[in-house]
Amino acid sequence: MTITDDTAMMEPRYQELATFMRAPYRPDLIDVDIAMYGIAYDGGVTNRPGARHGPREIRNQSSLMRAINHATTVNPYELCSVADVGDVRFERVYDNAAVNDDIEAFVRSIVAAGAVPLAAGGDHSVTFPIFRALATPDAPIGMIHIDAHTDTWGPFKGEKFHHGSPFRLAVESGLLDPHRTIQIGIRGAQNWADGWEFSRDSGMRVVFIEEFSELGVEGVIAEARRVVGEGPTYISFDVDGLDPVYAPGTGTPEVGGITTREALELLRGLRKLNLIGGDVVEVAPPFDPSGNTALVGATLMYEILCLLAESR
Ligand SMILES: [Mn+2]
Repeated sequence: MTITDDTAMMEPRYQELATFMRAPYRPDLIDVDIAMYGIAYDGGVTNRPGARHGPREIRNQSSLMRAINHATTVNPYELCSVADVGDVRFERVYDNAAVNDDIEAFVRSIVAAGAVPLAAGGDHSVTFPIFRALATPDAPIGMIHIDAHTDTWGPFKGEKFHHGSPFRLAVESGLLDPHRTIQIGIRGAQNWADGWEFSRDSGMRVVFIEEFSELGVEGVIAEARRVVGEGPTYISFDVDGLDPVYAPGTGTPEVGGITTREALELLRGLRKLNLIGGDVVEVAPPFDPSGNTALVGATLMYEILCLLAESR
């Protein structure tokens, strides 16, 4: 896409329809290299809801994003055709399993069109059905996962599809290679240890926040690159990996987290990996009166967009 004076991106930022990054709206998926899409679903939360409103508010705040990354000089719009392809449509919005099927089918349509998917959640349960569309047991993927929680817990109150379980389900289904998975920023007390234990025992590299401080951002970048190597890799960024000072608008905040500056440095250290998709999840606008968490989410999404554009 060439940015010309008459594209929406060049209009005053409070004008025009609020697509992601003010990119063109292309639900037909024609000639799209990177497909940004929303998953407005929070039926998998274990605490306060609200992430279903994430995509719309991230679209709004993403109007503040511009084209050229000041740190890397990457302009994703020069490298790729980037579009907002809309939101996943749900057949049965109160049925977690049916929602998962709809998400999987939507992402399959993106992949079938030859595009790379970049999602705005939604709660973190949405990443498991994304993986069902991107991976098979014969070709599992790796992951760089930033989060306060490992999201490798078992069923909660009889439900296996919830926002604390996507990566356990993904490993058990053979879609996610735990030996090519790194979880960064983990912290906060739990009532059971089985999530931490599942991550460790399955072979994931878990960087608790204390180790993050010891290694520093450069050390974490080196470790992430070592773990995922050259194989296909997905980036999943749960905004609660950040300290709630920076991202209060989320369902399960944990104090003592990563700063926004560290997060941007971390992402910029992941250039030219074999990246096949990404998401930013758990932005919950009802707990975000200033809009800052959605702005943070939009900025993280822009940084991941730059990475995907360079990887493609
Ligand atoms: Mn999470």
